Amino acid sequence: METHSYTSPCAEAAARLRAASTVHVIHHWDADGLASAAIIERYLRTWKGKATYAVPEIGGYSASAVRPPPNPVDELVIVDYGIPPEEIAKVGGAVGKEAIIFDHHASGVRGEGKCNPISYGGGWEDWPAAALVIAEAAGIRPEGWEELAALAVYGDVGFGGLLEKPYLLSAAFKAGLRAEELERAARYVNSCYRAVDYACIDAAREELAEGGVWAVLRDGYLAAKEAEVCAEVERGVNEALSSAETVGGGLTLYRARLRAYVVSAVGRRLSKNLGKGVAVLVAYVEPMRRWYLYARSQDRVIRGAIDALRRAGYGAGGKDKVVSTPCIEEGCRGELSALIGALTSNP
Ligand SMILES: [Mn+2]
Repeated sequence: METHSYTSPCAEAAARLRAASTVHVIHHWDADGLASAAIIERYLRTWKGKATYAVPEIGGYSASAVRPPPNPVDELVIVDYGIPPEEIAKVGGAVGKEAIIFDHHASGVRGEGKCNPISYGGGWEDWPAAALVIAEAAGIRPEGWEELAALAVYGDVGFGGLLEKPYLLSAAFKAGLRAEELERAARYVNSCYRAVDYACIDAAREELAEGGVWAVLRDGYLAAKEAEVCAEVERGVNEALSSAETVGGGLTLYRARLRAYVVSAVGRRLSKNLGKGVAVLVAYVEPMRRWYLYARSQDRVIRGAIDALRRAGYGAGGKDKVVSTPCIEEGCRGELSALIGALTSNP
């Protein structure tokens, strides 16, 4: 069995971090990515390592979304960013380094310094966050890592994931963090990427590294950012509702131009508001200059549309009652006709 063969790559990843004087960390923009980066920052400080940080272009999942570090570094680290092996190789190639990886996505990335238990057959339930991979698989456990990992798990899989990791839950409770605080902290730090605000992401990561989850909860700037994103969801829902158009087969089409990356939040609200049938949202996200297609139903399994979109050459993801994809075409024209075709021909 190779179930445990992640131990050597993970140990090597940690050893290389300890030995490095300069490190560039590229991390995912969500709560898990931020908490993971904060754990690495605390660890490097104990070893006198100096790090710079960046996130990929928000919404992008390829080597071209990643910019090389501003200065040469001893090590390049990629965290919680599940792009495939060939894309990881491209990022490393541009920097002239074999990247160290900490991840829990099914990316297929393996090898020395590539710490991802899922790539070695590990289960999702055991590795609900990249922060846990860093702490448990690589043994990187600086002071206060538990509450950061608790935030990461909460952010990726919600409170249920924490119930599977009782020692994280009790560490969080000891720090005065209940579900309510973790939920609010995850919302605050995630409002940075939703606002497509890179400076906010830097601020959130620094707060987590310096003062932990409570520093985030006390941060007025993050609270204001969250309120701003919330207001944009509200505005986006209203704009979409005023464009509602019935397209047959129980589908209702909405359009909106959004000033934040809140496509799924707006789509979820539209679906609830619609009740029966399928809410289909075509949204242009202004700060990202990208089109998105999002469909959601309360009562109908629409998973078939994911396969139909893929067969038509579009990448799509989702669940039983959710389908979403960034669009290649302006206005999501091709994507939309593939989706409507799939959902009206085969109800
Ligand atoms: Mn994650």
